[in-house]
Amino acid sequence: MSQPQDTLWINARLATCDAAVTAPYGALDGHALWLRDGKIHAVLPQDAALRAFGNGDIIDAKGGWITPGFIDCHTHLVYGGNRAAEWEKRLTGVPYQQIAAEGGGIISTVRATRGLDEDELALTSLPRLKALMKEGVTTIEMKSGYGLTLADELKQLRAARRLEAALPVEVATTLLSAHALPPEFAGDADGYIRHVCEVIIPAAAQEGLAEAVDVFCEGVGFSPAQTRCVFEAAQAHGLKVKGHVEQLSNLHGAALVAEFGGLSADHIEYLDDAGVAALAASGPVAVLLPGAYYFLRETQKPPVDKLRAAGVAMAVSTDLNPGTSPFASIRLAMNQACVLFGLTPEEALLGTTRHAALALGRAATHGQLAAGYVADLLLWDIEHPAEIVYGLGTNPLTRRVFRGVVQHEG
Ligand code: DI6
Ligand code: FE
Repeated sequence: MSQPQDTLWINARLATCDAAVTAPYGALDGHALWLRDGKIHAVLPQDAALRAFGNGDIIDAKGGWITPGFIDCHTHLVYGGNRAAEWEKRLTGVPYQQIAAEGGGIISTVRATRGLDEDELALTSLPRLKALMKEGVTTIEMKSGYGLTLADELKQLRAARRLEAALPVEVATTLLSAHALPPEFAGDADGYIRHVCEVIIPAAAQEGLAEAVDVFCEGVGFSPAQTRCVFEAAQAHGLKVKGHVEQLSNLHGAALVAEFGGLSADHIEYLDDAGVAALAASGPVAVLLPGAYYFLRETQKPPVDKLRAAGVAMAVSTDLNPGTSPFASIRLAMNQACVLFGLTPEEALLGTTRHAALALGRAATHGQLAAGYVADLLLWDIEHPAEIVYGLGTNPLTRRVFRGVVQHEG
């Protein structure tokens, strides 16, 4: 029997994204979604659900599709300024790596981010978060990495938490202090990594400000040996690990993430067969970030066919950041994953639901329409789920539900 606050969503077609439902998209017709206390209480054949449901609201979905809320599992959403001028330069042929080497790139965003206090940083990031929520994002990861001092890194993470407190959205915070070498440590990358391991990671862990630690393992970032030091410190402080790996070259960072039982290996355009095997053997999710590939006009694609054949779960995310993916649109990322990387629309949807939940260590609670999962869901005015990924510029999302409560920004 239902409780007064229960809701029952009827006349919907469910794209459950539940692996136990074998139809494409985990589709279930003729089923109702019964929500209680912010969770999915039951997914039942509609007749049975209507018989069992007593008090509470019944909401008629009028034949629309319901999907799980979107999970954007890799973003750098909290930052100051923008890099439009740098982009203009890149369009004339100056490569991203050269701009970084000349003190532009990430470091210019570091300057802009350091110049804002926590309030200003949250405020300037707010429109980006609202744009993603309008498209259906209900859980989002946000990284530090544009502070690069203890105070500025923690400030970025606190701004992320402040955004979470202000809006109906769940935020997973990640410490990415090993993103670039700050000017204070010029010529002493090992010294900075020691500072990250001995000072910044312990403080972030102590204050409960980060769930995970990320490293930009790259020629223009940090070496595999430095990445290993950061991962060891993260584990020593009970934090999970993940990596920006194999984005611009192959340093075998994905294997390192796998060795540490990490959550995800992200970008992975240059992942080789051994890297695919390492992910397949130990379980980190392959996070595909087509926005950065597109915006940097890269030509090396991630080995999607091999990842698929090896059974590696693939997530799709915006990588929202001012330098390489200034796109606050998860539907754009899904579309790009299909057009540029060859995912199917179904894979793209799993990539922002079930597989993205896995990449955030939330596989048991998020990313599926199934009993016991959070009641984060999206109602779409569409005939087929592929329409979510297919066209851009219009928004067929008619309702966004966070923890069982209908939000109206959809
Ligand atoms: N890889 C990326 O694509 C972003 N960070 C990273 O490690 C770029 C961030 C930026 O250019 O500001
Ligand atoms: Fe990134």
